[in-house]
Amino acid sequence: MSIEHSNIDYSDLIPNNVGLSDNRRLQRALESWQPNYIKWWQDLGPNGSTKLDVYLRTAISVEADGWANFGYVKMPEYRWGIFLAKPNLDRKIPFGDHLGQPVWQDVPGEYRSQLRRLIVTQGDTEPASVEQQNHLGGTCPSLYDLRNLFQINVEEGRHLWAMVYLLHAYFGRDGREEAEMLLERHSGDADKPRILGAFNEPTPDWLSYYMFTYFTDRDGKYQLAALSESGFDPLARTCQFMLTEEAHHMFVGETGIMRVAQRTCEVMKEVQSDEPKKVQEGGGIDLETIQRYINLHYTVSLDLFGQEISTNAATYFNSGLKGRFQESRLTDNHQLTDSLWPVHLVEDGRIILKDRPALNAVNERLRDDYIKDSQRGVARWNQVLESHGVEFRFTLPHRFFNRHIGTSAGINVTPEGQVVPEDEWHARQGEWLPTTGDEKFIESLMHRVIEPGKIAAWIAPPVRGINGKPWDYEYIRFN
Ligand code: BYC
Repeated sequence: MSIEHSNIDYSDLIPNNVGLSDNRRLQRALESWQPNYIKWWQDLGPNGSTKLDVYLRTAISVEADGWANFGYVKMPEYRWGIFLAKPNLDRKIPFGDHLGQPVWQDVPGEYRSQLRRLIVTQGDTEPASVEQQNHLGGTCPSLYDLRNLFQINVEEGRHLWAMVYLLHAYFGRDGREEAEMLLERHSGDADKPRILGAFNEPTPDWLSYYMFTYFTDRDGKYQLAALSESGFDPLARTCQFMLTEEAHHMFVGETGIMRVAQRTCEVMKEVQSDEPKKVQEGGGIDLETIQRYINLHYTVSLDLFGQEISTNAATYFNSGLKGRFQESRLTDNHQLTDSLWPVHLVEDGRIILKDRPALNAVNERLRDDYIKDSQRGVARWNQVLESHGVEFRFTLPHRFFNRHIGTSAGINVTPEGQVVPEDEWHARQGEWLPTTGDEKFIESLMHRVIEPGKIAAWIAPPVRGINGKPWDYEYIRFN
């Protein structure tokens, strides 16, 4: 297939910049997948949203400056399509055993099944998140937030398209079968669940949603960044473009939690107390409850990086399929032959840091990058608390707290990083993770607010609106 295309062709049924009309077989295959996708969207996408006119951005070009076009769209008519970042015709494989060789434009036979597995795992998360969030429109805190939810949903839908394109274009019949399966597994389904743990957890309310978009979408950022280094060039270019869309998702999470914290500080002033009960009676979400939600969503997302010591990750790296964060900018030999990486491990009931072969610790290294990045937003939320003269500070719990994947799975670690006996952990769990009482309280706050300029009492309005519009703009028209 030719790789010179970069302008998006909107005259096609499936908008694309990959010259789809030059490949009739592929075009037909994707056109026959499309109705199943639309059916999935109607059945499991945002509830009751099909007739709404939503102020959405749509990609019109993959150039860095100005790919976004804003306008009212009915979501089932959104121009989902296939957009790859512009090719670099001289690109070389940036790491692993094939370092320095020209990137692959086709799937190397010996890596076919690994590559397919990576693409399927990535693809599976995208519709999963739409399914997890499909009921949230019924309880949105404002029209602005509802529009952002829908924007993220359509973009996750497009990210599914991105992976389905790779499966159809490069993996023949089994790729097409995998593409079907992406619409058949469902989040939380007992018989056909989504592949990764976090994508089977419910997102029951908007506090959870902001946490998800801050913490879990950020896993997406790091995984996509690692895949954007891939020696399989179509995957690399797809992920590069997906990353441009991902930034907005994390913005929604970061500013969402910031606005909740802002409102809580205002309520604390109004009720002249920092006691959780009084804050709740005043209509705010107390800081302790917010912290418990942080603890949950951060640790569920840490699990998404896989085992600390992983032969899968080493193989992906050696094969040139999945690199490290910003691999091309790192200044080592990109082969990790003799290098070490410090890894947290549990030994004799204590958490220790030990050097391990860096090749086996590639997952852990990506998690380290993620942890640093996650910390940045926490610091910004704390600035809100500080500016209100509130002493409380949000923190990220220890990386081994509440983990279900990796060396600390099944070991009881406190948020401070102390290994404790199981009965103590259970006795104190309610201090650290959302309780049934917390969930009920948050649920009691969830009411739909959709009049432009109005907002739920537990969250502050955003500082600014979308695309230069005021925040109280009519972002959605209900017909
Ligand atoms: N849940 O050697 P390991 C996003 C399994 S989010 C269940 O560490 P590996 C988004 C693992 O499969 C980003 N099982 O595995 C965000 C393996 O099974 P086998 C999604 C898990 O492969 C918000 C075994 O444990 N993209 O885009 O190195 C909204 C050994 O583990 C889990 C990707 O993840 C888990 N969490 O690492 C929308 C990128 N973790 O071989 C979208 C593609 C591990 O024993 N995926 N296991 O049967 C990957 O790179 C890798 O699959 C993982 C796992 C990093 C996830």
